[in-house]
Amino acid sequence: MSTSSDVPTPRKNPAMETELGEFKTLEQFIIEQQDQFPHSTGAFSRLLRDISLAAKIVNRDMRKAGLIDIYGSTGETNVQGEVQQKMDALAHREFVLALRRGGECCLIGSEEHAEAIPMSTTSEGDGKYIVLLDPLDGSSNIDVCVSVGTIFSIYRLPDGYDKEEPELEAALQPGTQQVAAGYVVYGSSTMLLYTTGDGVNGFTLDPSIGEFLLSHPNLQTPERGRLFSINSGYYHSFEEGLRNYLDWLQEYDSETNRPAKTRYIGSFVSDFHRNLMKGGIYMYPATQGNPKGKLRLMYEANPMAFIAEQAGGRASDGRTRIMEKEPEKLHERTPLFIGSEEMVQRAEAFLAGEPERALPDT
Ligand code: P6P
Repeated sequence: MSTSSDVPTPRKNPAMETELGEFKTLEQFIIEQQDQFPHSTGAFSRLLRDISLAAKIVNRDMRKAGLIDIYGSTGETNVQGEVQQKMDALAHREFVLALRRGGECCLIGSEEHAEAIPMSTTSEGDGKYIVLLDPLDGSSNIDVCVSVGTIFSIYRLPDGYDKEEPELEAALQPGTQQVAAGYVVYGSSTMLLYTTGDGVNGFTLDPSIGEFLLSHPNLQTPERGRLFSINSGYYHSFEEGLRNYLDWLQEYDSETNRPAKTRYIGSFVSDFHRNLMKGGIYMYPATQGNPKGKLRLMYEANPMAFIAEQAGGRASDGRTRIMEKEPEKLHERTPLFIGSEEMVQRAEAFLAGEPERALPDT
């Protein structure tokens, strides 16, 4: 006769609806975090709520992209001179609408708009935050069902600026001044990760209840990994130190767990997220086509650098810490080396012509 110990615990049916009691919603988590700041007014919590709402709407439309007319391009080119995808325009619109309705944001800088967008709102919000945004990075992948993402960076409106008529200069702050940063990855599941400078927390969207649920508390990225992400098609335009680093990564040496593995899907948020979870480095250096790099400092490199550092990783332009770069323009680009600390440090050593530089803790 079987005893209770013999009876296997029924494996949860993965399709079974989430037992909400097991998880904390993003809203619950934000309120708990807010309670740690006695003088907080709730404005930041409402701002995050506005961002998560827009992400849910983008996710909803994304998941049926083949069925509604959002494939392909709008026929326009964005400020970067890149062909704007229909989904770029839709995502941009949803985030602007959500932030305008919420009233906590006074200025938006978006990849999809040449100028910063003042949010002079009549709503009751405090309007004391600035949001810099890549509404949909990697959107050319949507037509082929490859995952993409949204990246956001949040600053306070500095003293001395009028929230009703905030100048662009109010947004041009170094990454070290970010109040918060995060991204949404629309992948095999949809996740929102963010940091306010006290670690990184990840939330998975349960579409059956329309809630982001805390699934990855206090995320840390491995100090070293085996994955490297770079468009090797540009190899011959890379500077010598970088070519030497890539050659080193691909040598056979079991002691240092080489060769490393290349993983590059042409979607920064997706490459970054996989490397964050498994350990790895993403590199978009200066190339012949993009002599200052391709990724934008204010709404791609800085927010992801904040996340990477808070998860124990590192982010530089190959020589300078990304978050210490003084911005001059809203859409300026930067070379980017980001991910596991030891891997970025080693890339920096090769770029400095010091491949034998002793790396801390290696
Ligand atoms: P390339 C997408 O346009 C993007 O900004 C990143 O998401 C991606 O990593 C990179 O560009 C791909 O650029 O030159 O390799 O096609």
